[in-house]
Amino acid sequence: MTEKQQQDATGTSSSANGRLGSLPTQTKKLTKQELKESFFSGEPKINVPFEQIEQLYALPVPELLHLAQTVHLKNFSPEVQFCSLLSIKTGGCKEDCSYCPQSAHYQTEVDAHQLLPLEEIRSAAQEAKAGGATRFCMGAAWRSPPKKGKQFDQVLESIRAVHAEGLEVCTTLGMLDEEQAEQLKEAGVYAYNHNLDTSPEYYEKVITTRTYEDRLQTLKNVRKAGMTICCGGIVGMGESQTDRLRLLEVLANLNPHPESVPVNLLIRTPGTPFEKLSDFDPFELVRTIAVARIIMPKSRVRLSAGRTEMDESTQAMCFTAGANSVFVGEKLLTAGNPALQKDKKLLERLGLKVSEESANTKNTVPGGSGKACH
Ligand code: SAM
Ligand code: DTB
Ligand code: SF4
Repeated sequence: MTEKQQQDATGTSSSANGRLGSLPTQTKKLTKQELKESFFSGEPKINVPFEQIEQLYALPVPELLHLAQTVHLKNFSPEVQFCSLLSIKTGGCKEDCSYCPQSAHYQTEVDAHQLLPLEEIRSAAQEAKAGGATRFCMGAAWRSPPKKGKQFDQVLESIRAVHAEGLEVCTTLGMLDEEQAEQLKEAGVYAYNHNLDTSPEYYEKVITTRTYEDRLQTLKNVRKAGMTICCGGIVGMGESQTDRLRLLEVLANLNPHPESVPVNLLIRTPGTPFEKLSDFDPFELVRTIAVARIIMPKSRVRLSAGRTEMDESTQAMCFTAGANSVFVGEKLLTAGNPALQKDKKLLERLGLKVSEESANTKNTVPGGSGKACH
């Protein structure tokens, strides 16, 4: 892919740092003080040099957290958004994502099912809202959603129903063309989740059935249709530190930045190629979140999959690093997640509030401002 094609696909501006495949270009190394001062304002910048991203990641953890929290408080109050997930179509996916329990390429223990009926989706959304979620994400194990036809119409109906409940609607249904993106937006989708997962360089070690460019093209279609972008990745897949930082670099070179950046810790699912990977150092997760917060200061950073494997102190550090959303409820799409009451208790102990803001103006959370959020 040429740099021009990449700019077209991502909407990034022209810069050596908007690169996907080339080696890092050299820029002047900043002193630690210069580095911190260049991010303190909390204003977003496009084209942060890779060297600076590396320098941030290498800061002593307390200094990195101090900078991240400073940037965070310039843009957000000490609140955490609860988002609820529902798998509306589970298992049997044609893609070979090496981490995923829902890929048809691997033998895993998921309860596969076809598209859920609208009423089941509506009641899950109502339950999520009653539990304090302001965002509801519907996921489907598709390479891309079926073109038009009955199934896609049913998805659009479900989106309208969830939107009517006053929730911020997110969907993650695989690759979209321009027309599908427009239809989803029209039905009431606020955010589309489509992760790049890892660096362009490590990508083919994770997935072979689609390319990085395919993902970037969907992101472009999502943006063009007027939905916000939820795009992040997974740590703990055997990637290098450089791979984690390259993913952050690509995300921070999207212009505008993704409004939402999920950071997942790999859930090692039996039957998948990644089931036996080693434990991931929680401080690397904390550093990744902090750097995401600093270089994408206005984006909502989501501490996503893998919280059942984390102790509460690690989660507290992730919030300090700038994470300000979690998925709630005992099930993610297919995998486990902490119980809602446990999460409420944790936030209370940390003195953090559950966010009442929603981008859906119909939101009627008592006392909620109904103001737009990221
Ligand atoms: N099929 C759609 C797609 O791939 O975009 C939507 C669903 S997919 C399950 C959503 C995201 O969940 C993936 O992009 C990946 O980042 C994350 N995910 C899936 N399995 C995971 C696992 N075992 N551990 C951590 N994150 C995972
Ligand atoms: C994201 O980045 N993480 C969520 C959401 N977006 C859709 C999904 C996590 C899935 C974890 C594995 C599972 O439950 O199957
Ligand atoms: Fe399919 Fe999405 Fe799982 Fe990949 S991550 S196998 S595309 S459901």
